[in-house]
Amino acid sequence: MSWTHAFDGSPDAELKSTLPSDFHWGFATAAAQVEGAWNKDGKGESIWDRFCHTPGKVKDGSTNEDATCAYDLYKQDVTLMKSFGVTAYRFSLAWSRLIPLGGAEEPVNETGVEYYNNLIDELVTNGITPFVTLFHWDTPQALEDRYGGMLNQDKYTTDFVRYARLCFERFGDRVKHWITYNEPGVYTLAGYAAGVHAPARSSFRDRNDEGDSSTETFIVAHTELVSHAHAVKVYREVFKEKQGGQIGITLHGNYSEPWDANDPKDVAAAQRAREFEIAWFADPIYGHGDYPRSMRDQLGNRLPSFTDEERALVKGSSDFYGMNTYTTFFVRHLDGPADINDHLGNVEKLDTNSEGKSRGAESDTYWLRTAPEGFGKLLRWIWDRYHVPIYMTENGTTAKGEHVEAPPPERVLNDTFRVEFFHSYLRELARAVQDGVDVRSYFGWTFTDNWEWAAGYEDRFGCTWIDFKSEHKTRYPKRSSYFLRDYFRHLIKGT
Ligand code: PNW
Repeated sequence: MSWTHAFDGSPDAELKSTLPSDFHWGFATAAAQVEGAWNKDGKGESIWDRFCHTPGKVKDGSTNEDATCAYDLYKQDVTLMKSFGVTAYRFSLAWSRLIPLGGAEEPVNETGVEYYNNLIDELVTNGITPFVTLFHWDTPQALEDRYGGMLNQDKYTTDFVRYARLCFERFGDRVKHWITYNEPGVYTLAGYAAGVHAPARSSFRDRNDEGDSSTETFIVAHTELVSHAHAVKVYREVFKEKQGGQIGITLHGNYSEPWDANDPKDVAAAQRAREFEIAWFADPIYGHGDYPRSMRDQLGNRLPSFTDEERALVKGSSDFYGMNTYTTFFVRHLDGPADINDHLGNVEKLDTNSEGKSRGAESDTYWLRTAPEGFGKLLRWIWDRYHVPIYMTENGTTAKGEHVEAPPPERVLNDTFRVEFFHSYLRELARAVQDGVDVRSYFGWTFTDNWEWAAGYEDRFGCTWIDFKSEHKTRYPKRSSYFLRDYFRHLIKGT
């Protein structure tokens, strides 16, 4: 099935050619969610391999052993992406495929290097620009076992920097867009505060045997910031001049609206929520070089302090703002002192505001609702606060009723709900650009349905539907893929 006229341009005439001709668009993926081949060709174990082989951790009991078989099917995938007209593809490298035991002194797996060389070559040959993420949550298990992974800032940083250096050396002749970390915030909040993602640590003993949500969450975040900055320093000092690329970080962030816009306490709470979620990482990198005041006030010494050397290293350590965003919440202040395990800024996040207005249409993912207005405000909030070029590195949705048996019925492939999500968000993006916000890329999440971490295979974020039961994970493009192709033709100058 093919949709040759997924968008005909008439509704949004005023947005035509709003985006510059060198604007990048495409899809984003992560190694642990698509590659499969989890123990093939010398790959070492990652914390997500361990997690998904632990009973009770993943909603549908699945593992990512095969995922979408992207490791084997990469050529087919590049061909499919090309048919959608993408100009770029964002994917992550599996650290434990390149250095199976992770450590700075450990051997390199040349078969892993070869795989990524092949993928990068295939992309470049097809005119698709690679955007490469070094770390999308899959820490080598050996480092977790040896010294507690990111809880040990010094040991971990040495190992991460060596891994980063290897990637620059081997792939930097063709890769000009590097992202050190994907969503350091979600990694630590889900893995160390809630304990529902790998490495599954928290204060909650019904869920996790070990961990302390009130301290480890912030220690791990600090390690991410400092190790990111060290890797960037190496890139800038050793590789940048010769290779001519850019390097930065990708942060997550949803928008927070006050629950009662007339209550100054809720207005303050919404700003505090944005700081706890976004400025936590962004202020040290793009702002004043330290954690937000609101976080220090609430967390005191549980929030690590930057040494002078760390502060100087972290400040300015990203050439761009990598932005992942999905939704908006209404935020209401809480009275009294914050709970010791609070990470939100002493607020509650709600689906409706004081007037009963909903934050948006429900998807198939409990936290995600379509909320384009908040997205437009968030773009401006980030631009006004930090004033660095923004690369949108993830945005997308699930849709109800897509988890069906093959072959998928027409109503699944004609994914109107997702098309409307993309259309409404991209309109906001184009309007923000018209207002002067410097946005340089957009990556839809995600290329195909994949392994959605602890939610398993049931949350389908793909613009292509996958028959996970079939031997070769048969791909069925949804209409949203063609919509993006046509809509970007409308938005990007000269296409
Ligand atoms: C991102 N939230 O995670 C990740 O980068 C992807 O790997 C993931 O598949 C995708 O979004 C969809 O979940 C997020 O609660 C997880 O706001 C949770 C949130 C945001 C992003």
